[in-house]
This record gives sequence, structure tokens and C-alpha cells, in this order.
Amino acid sequence: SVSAECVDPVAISRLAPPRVIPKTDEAKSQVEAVLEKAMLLKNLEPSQKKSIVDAVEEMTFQKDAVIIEQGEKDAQYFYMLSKGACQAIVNGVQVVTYAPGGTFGELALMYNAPRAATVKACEDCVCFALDRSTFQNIVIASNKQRIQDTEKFLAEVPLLQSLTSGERAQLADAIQPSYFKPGDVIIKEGDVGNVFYLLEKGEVRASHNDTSIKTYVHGDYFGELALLGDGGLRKATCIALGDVKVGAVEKDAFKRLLGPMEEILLRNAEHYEAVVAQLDKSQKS
Ligand code: 1OR
Repeated sequence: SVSAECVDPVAISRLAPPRVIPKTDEAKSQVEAVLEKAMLLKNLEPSQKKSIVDAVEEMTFQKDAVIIEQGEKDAQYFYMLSKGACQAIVNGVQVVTYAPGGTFGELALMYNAPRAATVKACEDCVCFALDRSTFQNIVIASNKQRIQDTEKFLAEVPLLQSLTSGERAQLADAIQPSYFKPGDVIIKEGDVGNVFYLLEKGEVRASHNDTSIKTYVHGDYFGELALLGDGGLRKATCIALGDVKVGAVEKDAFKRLLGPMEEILLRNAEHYEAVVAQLDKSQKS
């Protein structure tokens, strides 16, 4: 979760002018490649990504170098690994290994806390280090904004009316925004399903054996069937009719946060299965 409460982005932006560290086009595209992979960064606006590309500083570390030391105060940087591998160690125990695209060092900056782990280079590494104020200004502020926007949207979803606002906040934190263009296939019949979708903007058409079954609009959900019970294959294809924005929930988060709603989902699904069965029957005859 990146919904830290301790940062006032407005106050910070008044203090810090945008940081620009000159770099080659090659270095810029290396940063961009990491930005596309990193969970925490890939959903940022293009202009925010550009500010990060400008602000980061390339740092190289030799094998066994300590990049972050557990307990260290006044943390200054958030790191994105571009080349090599490193590992996080907590109280002498190795807990995570990072490959290129991996990021670390966010906790101390988010919570103004001492470093929670040591991070060490397992081989020669190239990192892009983002300074504290740019990180707080862009990454924390935008994740907070994203969560607020998502909570507002979730409050409008009929299915979720029975959730408490705390449960909605947890869901907002677990949802990843995802965008589709007209004609994009969001779900393909027969695929293994691992994601549940809430439709925030645009319309989506569900079809079975090339016959359209239903059009989803703002506040509707789809993709639940393959995740219910023991899971299974996608029973319909869902295609974006226009520019579409969905909130995507991974299977684990779906089970954890929407498990209590399984009964409502199954009841709604019975109706749907009846429509599909009817279709199959009429197509056979
Ligand atoms: P930081 O700013 O505290 C150390 O600097 C970084 O190591 C930390 O941010 C995280 O990015 C990263 N607990 C704490 N920090 C971790 C952990 C971790 N894993 C990676 N870091 N774990 C809990 C171990 C009891 C492991 C979680 C899988």
C-alpha cells in the first residue's frame, strides 16, 4: 500500500524546484523501461514519468556493496534496479531478491522511518535513484490521489453497497486501473481467469460463441465467474466498445476482499448461466 498519510505534496512542491539531472537518450530509455515494469510507477501519468526520468540519478554498485543499510535514518533515495540483482535482508535473513524492474527503499520515505531492511548488490548493479522530495511529490501524492478517486468510484458500484467504507478503502488499495481501446479484448472465452473487473468508464460487450449477451456500463462488474468457487475458464469474451477504464482486481485480493460477497455473485451468475445455456441450446438446434 502506498497510501501514506504523512506527506503534504503541496507544501513539498513549494519547497523543491523540479530536479533535472542531464542524461543520455540511452539512459532515459533505460529509466522508462524500469518505469513500465515497476508496480508502484507504471500507472503514473506520462508527465509524471517524465519528471521522474529527469530527476533520477544513475548509480552503480559493485557486487556485495550495501545500497541501503537497515536502521539508517534520514533516508534520501528510492531505488529502481536497471541492471544486475540485489537482495533485501532483514535482521540477517534474506527476504527478497530483486531483478531489473524491481524497486526498493520506498518505506522509509513514505513513513519517515528508519530503513526497514538492508539491500545489498548480489552482482554488479546499475540503479536509478530518485530523490526523496521528487518521490514524495510524485509517487506518494499520485497513489494517494488514485486511491481517493477509486474509493469514490467504488462507492457508486451497486454490487459493493454492502461493504463498509473501510472495506472499500482496502479494495481501492488492491485495484489496479487498466485502460483499453475500442475493440480490445479484455477477456477471451476459454482462457484461464485470474482477474476480476469493475467498469469505471466506457462500455464493454460480453459475447458467447460470437453472439452478444450483454453490454456493461459504468458501475458494472465482469470476470467474476472464473474466479468463483474452484475457478475455471472464461465463459464469455469481453470487448471494449469505446475507450474503457476498468479497475482490475487480482484473484487473491478478490477472494480476500470480495469473498463475503460470493453468495450475491453466485446468485447473479445463475441468471447469466441460464442465458448462456439458452443460447447454446438455440445454436445447436
Ligand atoms: P526501506 O526504505 O525501509 C529497505 O529500505 C527496503 O527494503 C524497504 O524500504 C523495502 O523497499 C525493502 N520488510 C521491510 N522492507 C523490505 C522487506 C521486508 N522486503 C523488502 N524490503 N519484508 C518483511 C520481512 C519481515 C519482506 C517482505 C516480503
